[in-house]
Amino acid sequence: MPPPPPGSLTPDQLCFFDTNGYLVLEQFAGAEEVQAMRDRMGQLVAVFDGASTTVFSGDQKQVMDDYFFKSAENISFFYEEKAFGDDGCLKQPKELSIHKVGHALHQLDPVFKKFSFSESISSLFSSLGYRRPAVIQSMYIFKQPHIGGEAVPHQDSTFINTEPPSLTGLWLALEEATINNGCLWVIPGSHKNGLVRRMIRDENGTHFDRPSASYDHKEFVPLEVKSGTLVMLHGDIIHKSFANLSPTSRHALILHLVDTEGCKWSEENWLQRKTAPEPLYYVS
Ligand SMILES: O=C(O)CCC(=O)C(=O)O
Repeated sequence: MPPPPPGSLTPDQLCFFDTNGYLVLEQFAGAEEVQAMRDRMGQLVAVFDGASTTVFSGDQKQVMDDYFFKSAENISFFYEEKAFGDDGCLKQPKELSIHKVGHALHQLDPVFKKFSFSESISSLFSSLGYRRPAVIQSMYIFKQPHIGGEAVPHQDSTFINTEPPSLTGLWLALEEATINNGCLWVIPGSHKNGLVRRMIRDENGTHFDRPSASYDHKEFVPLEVKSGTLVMLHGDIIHKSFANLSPTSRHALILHLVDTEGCKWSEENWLQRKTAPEPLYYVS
């Protein structure tokens, strides 16, 4: 038998992922690949006109919703909630104020596209049995020192839904993530309990169809990982991260993929594209 392509998952890894809803793959990305993405993001931030997302006029909610919805197909910048002082001005340079950049880095930026469409990512999805996997959104998360906001417990399928469900998240550490600087926490096996709630987009913006559930912190396990580690997350796994109160940032790249063959994209998802997403190459 020919050897499995690089990045293929072993039967043990597939079993762990099926049982627990997550899988940690150390050294998934090399140091040069990680540095290239960090450098590229540094360039994107440097040329970003920091004022453009804060100067809103007219209906503030409408303008913010439009900015969010349009980010599905461009490279948009979102600030940390705690980035601003009472005077409405940034308390620190934009480089230390941005919460995330998204949601089409994988499509529009050559450096992020190279990683997103790499053979090793394709191999993961071949292993998982996807027929026509496509990255549907990408986010660069900064988790800035001192002000990096928390991610409250949630399931990614709340925000991205297909019928049947097919969402898998890939969370790549671009810096070491520790309990101190706000690493991921997951509830192992929680994906087996199904989807708790959905975020619905309609003519008024977005809303949740149910209130959020509460979870006992004792159920979560921390995923402290080195730079270059990839964490695979089932769309239904409950996960969270705490605010980063430490002096150390915690950069990460998140890709979300769905199967575009045999799975129907929900028209109620916040993310709606004018063009079909490009499927991964190499998938056998
Ligand atoms: O990077 C993090 O801290 C969590 C982000 C996350 O869970 C998400 O965007 O779905």
